[in-house]
Amino acid sequence: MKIVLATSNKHKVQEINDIVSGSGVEFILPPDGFDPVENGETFEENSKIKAEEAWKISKTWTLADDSGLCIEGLNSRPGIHSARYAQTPEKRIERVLKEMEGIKNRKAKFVCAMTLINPEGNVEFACRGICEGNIAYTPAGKNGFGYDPIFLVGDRTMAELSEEEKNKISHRSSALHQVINYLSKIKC
Ligand code: ITT
Repeated sequence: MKIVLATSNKHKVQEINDIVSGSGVEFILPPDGFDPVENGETFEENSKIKAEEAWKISKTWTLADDSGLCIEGLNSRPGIHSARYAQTPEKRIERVLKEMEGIKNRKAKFVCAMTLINPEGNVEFACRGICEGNIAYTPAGKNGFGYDPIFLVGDRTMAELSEEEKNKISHRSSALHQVINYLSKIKC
């Protein structure tokens, strides 16, 4: 079964297909013209906006992932603004580390909200996955993307984990397993 993944982040498509490999589900990029206005106030709202936008141009099963980093000591920032916190991934990390200066509570979590839309255009399933960790004092590691180099799980950053290791514990894989489980129950 092919499902349109409502994203323009190619890394996400690859990560998600790695997680579901062997399940019989394959995610593909949306057709040209996918340009959602992510103006929701929660991960859930933005994920629904993206899934509906992808459905409008594909009229088939679509899944959206809206994700981000919530840091306790920064009142949950960058949160839904994670992708736009600064112009480049390096600058976003720099900004977070600067804002964390002098803050002892380094607790943080990656959040991923997913919305699955059926070919009729209705929300079929929605869920959330979480991965808890801490913000490092300096970036480390070259794998993954986004904030992975400063997100510590145990004594390594997410960017120091192999893809396989990240996919076992990530917010995205937790949400995705709920989606795959749902699809296997309705056997479509
Ligand atoms: P789409 O909206 O097109 O899916 P995006 O990258 O903008 O692509 P999001 O709106 O979901 O995706 O924003 C998520 C941002 O949060 C993303 O750009 C990263 O900076 C960060 N993020 C999400 N998941 C992450 C992960 O697994 N590792 C590191 N950073 C992550």
